[in-house]
Amino acid sequence: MTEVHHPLSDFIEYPQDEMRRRAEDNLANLRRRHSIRMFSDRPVPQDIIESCIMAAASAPSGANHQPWHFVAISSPEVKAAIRREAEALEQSFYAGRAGQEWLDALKPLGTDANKAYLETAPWLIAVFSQKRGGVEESDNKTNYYVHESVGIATGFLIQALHTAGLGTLTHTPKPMSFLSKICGRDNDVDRPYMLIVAGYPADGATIPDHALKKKSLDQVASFI
Ligand code: IYR
Repeated sequence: MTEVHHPLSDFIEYPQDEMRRRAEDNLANLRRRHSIRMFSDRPVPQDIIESCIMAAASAPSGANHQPWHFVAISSPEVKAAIRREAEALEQSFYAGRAGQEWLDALKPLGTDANKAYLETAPWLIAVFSQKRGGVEESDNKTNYYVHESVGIATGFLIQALHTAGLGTLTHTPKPMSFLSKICGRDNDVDRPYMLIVAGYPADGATIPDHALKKKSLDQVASFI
């Protein structure tokens, strides 16, 4: 089959001053994104989560194989099971498995093994990467740049949830294999990549000062 191409009909060109304003607006929007660890139990409708997952799934990927799967969890029983397993792992992590350097790095965040938000927040989204697949549902081809692709999709997901007006947290208990079993994806293809917690912030939620220290343009970029 020869490749089929389509005109780029949905690209929008903006006048430069509008482009500048849009870039600045986007920056201001993303600067208001914070990882939160104090969630309200206020429900969030599933269709909003669905839109955010579809935004994530629009991400670029190696050979467009879209090597990801999202398990959106609102079931109190499943959230409780995830909390139980994650806290057991975090307890050994904070008790020494992490090593002193890592524990020191986490001190200014004030995190500990208590992960109440895994039950309180209305939604947990388990992101899985897939080492095999393809653009067709029935494909079983090698996937490429899986980590890069799923990383971009997860970034899109966080951005989409934030822009919709939800608080988020990236959570990566280690190892995450328990998520495969709980989510029914214990197979040769799927691998747990990250857990995204989403919901309204709790009343009076705070964020650590450490998390507000963002590097300057000079520190993060060079123009040559
Ligand atoms: N997964 C642990 C530890 C942790 C690790 C990093 I790196 C962080 O930026 C934050 C926490 C936890 O969730 O507590």
